[in-house]
Amino acid sequence: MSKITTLDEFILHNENLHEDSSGKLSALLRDIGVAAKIVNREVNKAGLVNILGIAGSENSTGDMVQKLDIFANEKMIALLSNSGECAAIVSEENEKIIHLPKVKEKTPGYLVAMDPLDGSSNIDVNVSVGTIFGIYKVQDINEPIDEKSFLQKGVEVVAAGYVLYGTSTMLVYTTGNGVNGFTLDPSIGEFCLSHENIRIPDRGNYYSVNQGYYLKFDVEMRRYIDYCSDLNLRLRYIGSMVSDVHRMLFQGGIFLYPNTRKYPQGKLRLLYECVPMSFVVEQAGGHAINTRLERIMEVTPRSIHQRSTIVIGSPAMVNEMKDFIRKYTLHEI
Ligand code: P6P
Repeated sequence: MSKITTLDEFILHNENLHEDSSGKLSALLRDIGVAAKIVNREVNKAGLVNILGIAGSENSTGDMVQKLDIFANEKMIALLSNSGECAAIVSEENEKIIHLPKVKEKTPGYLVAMDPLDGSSNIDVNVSVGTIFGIYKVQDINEPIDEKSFLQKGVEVVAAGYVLYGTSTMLVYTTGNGVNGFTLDPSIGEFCLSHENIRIPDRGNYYSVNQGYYLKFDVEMRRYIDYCSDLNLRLRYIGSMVSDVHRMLFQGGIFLYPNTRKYPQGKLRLLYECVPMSFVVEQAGGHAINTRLERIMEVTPRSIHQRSTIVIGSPAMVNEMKDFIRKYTLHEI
C-alpha cells in the first residue's frame, strides 16, 4: 500500500518552502481543510436535511442565496477565526469585510478572500459545487484593516486554492511552489495527497463557455467559439467555475467568461474567483487573462466585489484566444 500523505503532513513538510516558516500560513491552510470537511458533510446530505431550496434572501451581490451558502460561509468564517492568524475576510456572501476577533496575544498577518460555495444554484440538482479561497498578507500590521487592505494585485496572493465537492471531494491548492491535489478519504476523514505537482496540458479537446450567450458575445468571442467548433473541440459547461476549471486543469482546455450585456465587466469576481483560480492554473503552467489582454494576476482591484472577464486554461489555447482578441476586437485595448 503506497504511503498516505495527509494534507496536514504535506502542509507541515512544505512549511519551509514559504518565506513565512513560522507556521502561521500552515495554521490557516489547516483550518481551511477542516472547514472543507464540515461543508462537505452538509453538501453530501443537503437533499436529506431540508437545507435545499432558496433561503429567500439575496447575498451582497444580488444573487438568490441557497441555505448551504449561508452554512458554508458561517463555517469558513468560524474555522478561519481559530488560528488567530487571519485578520479579516472578504466573502461573496457579505457586502462588507468581516473583521475576525483577536486570539490571545497574536497579531494576525493574513487576509482571506473567499467564495464559500461557488455554483450553489447547482446544489438542488446534485451538480458539483466548490469553495474558492485566496490568502493575502496584511501589508502593514500597524494600519487598521479596511477594504483597501484587500485591494492587492493578484501577484501578492501567498496561497490560493479550491475545494470541489464532486464525485469525490478534492482540495487543490498552491503556495507558489506548484499545485497539489488532495482527495478526501471518508473512511479516515482525511484529505490525502492524490495528485502531486499538477501540470495543465498545453492544449486540450474541451472548451468551456456558456454558449447560450453566443449572440450577445463580442465578435472576437463568437469567432473563437466558431474556431473551437471547427476544430471539433467538445463543449463542457457545468455552470460551476470550480468544476469547469478543475476539468481543464487535468485534461487541458479553456474556460471563458467574457463580457455580456447583463455583465458588461464580466460576471465572475476578481478577488475571490478569478485571482485564486488564476494563481492555481498559472502555477500548473497555464495562463489567465481578461478580455482586455491583461494578466489577471497583474490587475489591481478597485473594489472588493469587482467583477472581471476571464479567459483561463491551457497556454496554447489562451494564446490563440489572445490572437482572436487582437484581430477582431472592436474595443480599445
Ligand atoms: P452563468 C456560479 O454562479 C458562477 O459564479 C460560476 O461558478 C460559474 O462559472 C458562473 O457563475 C456561471 O454563470 O451566467 O453561465 O450561469
